Amino acid sequence: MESQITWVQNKSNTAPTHAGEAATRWTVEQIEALFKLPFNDLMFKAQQIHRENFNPNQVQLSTLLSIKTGGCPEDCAYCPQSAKYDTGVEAEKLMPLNEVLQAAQAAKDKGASRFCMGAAWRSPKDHQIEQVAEMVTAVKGLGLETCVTLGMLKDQQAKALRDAGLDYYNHNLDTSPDFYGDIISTRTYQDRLDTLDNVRDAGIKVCCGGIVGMGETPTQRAGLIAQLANMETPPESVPINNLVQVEGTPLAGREELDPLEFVRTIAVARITMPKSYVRLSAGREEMSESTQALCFLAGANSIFYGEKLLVTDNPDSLKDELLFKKLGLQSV
Ligand code: SAM
Ligand code: DTB
Ligand code: SF4
Repeated sequence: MESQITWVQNKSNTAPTHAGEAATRWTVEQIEALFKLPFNDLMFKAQQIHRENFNPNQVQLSTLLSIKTGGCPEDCAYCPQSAKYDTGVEAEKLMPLNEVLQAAQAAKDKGASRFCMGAAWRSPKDHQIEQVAEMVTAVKGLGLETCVTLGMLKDQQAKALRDAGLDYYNHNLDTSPDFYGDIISTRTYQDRLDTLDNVRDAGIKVCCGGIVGMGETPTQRAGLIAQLANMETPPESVPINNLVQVEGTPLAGREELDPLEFVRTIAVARITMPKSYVRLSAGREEMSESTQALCFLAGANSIFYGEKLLVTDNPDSLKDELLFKKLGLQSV
């Protein structure tokens, strides 16, 4: 399907970053060239940039909770929570505040520093924003950073969440503009960019990334990274998800991405967004320890931590603790 969106133009050489420094504008071709570097050269470059900007042995831990599961009216082809696909995920109501707080406290006790609450909504209604705002304030009160992902957001809604103390809003671009129409038909790429603008304008930090392994071409993978890296202010947090194939979704049975290509995607995100936290996100349950170790070497410095993502499995925390011990990684 044709996309209505054009590439971000390489209009100028510089743009302000959240650190107040100049960010490089990247063309898709330049990003493709990074992807094509010899693996060792790519890893060396990514690790060098990583070390200039972060402690290379520290990894940030975010725990996810699905506060409103299933029954979503959108048709995202990867998603087990869409009502359009028969995946066995039942639609539930919004979780009560006390249960959210219990889960947040448990996440904190296990060492998470950020708590991310996800809802299977197209866009929240104002009364739902009020309910989530209450959760944000309460979770923040436990001493955790807060993140929510609720779908499309209007500017007033973003401001209400900011006033409640929200630190991050997660809203992914998911893929490149020219592949997007193959994956989602119920909202446009521009809708997503508009929500991201509303979040940024409200002064909330942006968590924005995408999914690889959906059948996109290498150029389209580069196209996703170009969109993220060329934002006027690149996202503070960049989740790179490897598609979790769920039976019943249109993407179940797609050819899996070579793990080394996933590692390359992390490295290219690190190089093009030097100051962002790059999160090794969905897909770790199916990933070997060696691949995860390569992702950390490539500059990933955040993970989702805890037994569940939203509805699918994630490695259990004991397994992650062991991996961190083997790699000498410190969680923050
Ligand atoms: N409904 C809201 C929305 O789409 O904006 C928030 C929740 S939604 C599940 C958050 C993100 O999870 C999606 O944008 C997508 O990037 C990621 N995601 C969903 N299903 C996935 C899957 N099967 N594999 C990898 N990532 C997935
Ligand atoms: C993100 O980029 N990945 C997370 C979070 N943001 C909300 C979600 C992954 C979902 C994986 C499939 C599931 O469990 O629903
Ligand atoms: Fe709904 Fe979000 Fe899943 Fe899309 S990704 S179907 S909007 S829950």
